[in-house]
Amino acid sequence: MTTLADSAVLSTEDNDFYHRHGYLQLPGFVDAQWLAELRAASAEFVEMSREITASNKILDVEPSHTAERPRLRRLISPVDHHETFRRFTLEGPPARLAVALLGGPVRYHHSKLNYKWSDGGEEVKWHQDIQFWPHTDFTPLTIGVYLDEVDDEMGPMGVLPGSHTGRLYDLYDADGSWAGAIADHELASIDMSKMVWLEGPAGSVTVHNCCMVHGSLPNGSTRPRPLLLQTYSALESYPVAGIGANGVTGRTSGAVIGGPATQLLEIEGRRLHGAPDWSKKGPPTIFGSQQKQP
Ligand SMILES: O=C(O)CCC(=O)C(=O)O
Repeated sequence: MTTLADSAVLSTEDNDFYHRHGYLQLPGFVDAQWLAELRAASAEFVEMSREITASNKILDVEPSHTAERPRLRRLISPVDHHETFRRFTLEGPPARLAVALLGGPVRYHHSKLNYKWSDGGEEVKWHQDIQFWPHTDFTPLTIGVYLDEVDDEMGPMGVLPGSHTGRLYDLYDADGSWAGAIADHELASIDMSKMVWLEGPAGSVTVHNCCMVHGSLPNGSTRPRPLLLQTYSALESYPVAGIGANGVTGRTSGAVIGGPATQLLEIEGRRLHGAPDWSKKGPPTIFGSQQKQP
C-alpha cells in the first residue's frame, strides 16, 4: 500500500490546477494494459445485460434496451461486482491519483460505470455531487476514466471551472420533489460559455471536486461513451448518514486507501477521535467497553 503515496503520479502544477479550478484533465493517464482489462470486464456486463429486460440493482438500462440491441445507462458499483474494477479503483491509477491530490490516505466512497450509449445516450443534467451524498467536508472528488476515445459529439464531461468554491444549489423541484439537477431558472444566471468540455483519447482521466457544477450532453455519435467514475474523500471526511446515497453506496464503501484507518475527524473546526466503526459488528454497550469485556 505504501506505493500508493507515490508523488510521481501527479505534477505540482497539476495538483495546484486541481485545487485552484476544481477539476483536472489528464490525457492518456491510464495505460493500454489496464484499459484492455477494464474493457474486458465491462464487456462481461454488456453480455449479462442481454438477460434482463429492465434495470436491476446492478445494471441500469434504457427503456428501449433489448437482448439484441443492449442499451446500458450504468453499471452500479463496479467495484463490488468484478475483481478487475476492485483492483483498479482501490489499488490502481485512480487510487494513486486520489492519494496524491488529497495529500494522504483517502476513503473510497462509491463507483459507477456510465455508458451513455450511442445514438442518443442520455444527457446528465447540470448538478453538483455533494447534495447527493454530503460529507463532513468538501474534499470528496470523483475521478473519471474514459475507456474509449471521447470526442465532442459523444457527450464528454463538462465542468464549470472555479464553481467548486461557489454557491451550493438546491437540487429539488419547485414542488419539493428531488430533481437531482440545477433548476432552469438558476441555470439562466450561470455563464455556460465558461463550461470546459473534457474530451480525450482512451485512458484519459477527468477529476472534479464534489461542489463542481458539471454535467454532459447526449451522445450523438454511433459509439457508446463508457466513463468509469470513482469517488474518494480525505481520510478525515465522513459521509453524513441518512442523506441521499450515503449508506447505499456498496459494500466496499468506506475502504481506506494508502495508509492505516483512523477515526479522526474535524467538525466546526474542533478535532475529535471518534469511536471505532461498529456498523458491521454492532455496537458494544458502554459498560462492556469500560470494563474491557467483549
Ligand atoms: O457521465 C457523465 O457524463 C457525468 C456523470 C455524473 O456527473 C454523475 O453520474 O454524477
